[in-house]
Amino acid sequence: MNGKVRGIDHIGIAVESIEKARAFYEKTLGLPFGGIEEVPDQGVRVAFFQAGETRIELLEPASPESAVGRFLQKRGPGIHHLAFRVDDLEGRLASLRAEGIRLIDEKPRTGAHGTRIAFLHPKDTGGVLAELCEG
Ligand code: CMX
Repeated sequence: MNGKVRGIDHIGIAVESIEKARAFYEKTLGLPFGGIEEVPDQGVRVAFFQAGETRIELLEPASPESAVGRFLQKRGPGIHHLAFRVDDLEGRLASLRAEGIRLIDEKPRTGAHGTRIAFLHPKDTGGVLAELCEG
């Protein structure tokens, strides 16, 4: 395998509204706010909160047809994906492809904060949407 998984980079949580959801993370839990970013090609607006070495990523859909919009309609708010930090993302994707794991992103693409990311299909990961991010 191409290097170790270095940790959980972030946990993505689908919310109807960042403005309504943020108080729990920011005020109740006291997590430092890391800013809000639009990710237009994913149809989401994201807000980050630092939780030790991991971040919480709130995902608000830009439209009901986006991936997060569909998730909310089907399942309601809650944990949407887990993002693992890895080295050599391209090599890791090649190994996963060889093992028959369905890649949603065949090649790394740019996610929030300009990081290189790729998603794996939840049907091949035991029901969890997994994201790999490099760095
Ligand atoms: N976690 C676990 N399972 C999920 C899921 C999730 N987040 N989203 C969908 N599924 C399941 C569905 O429940 C469904 O299962 P069943 O067939 O048993 O009902 C199956 O996957 C297919 O779901 P769907 O709603 O029919 O299909 P979608 O068209 O919504 O596609 C997915 C699902 C995962 C392929 C799509 O959401 C995707 O490509 N996601 C990756 C990109 C993404 O999520 N971007 C948003 C975040 C961006 C960011 O963090 O920057």
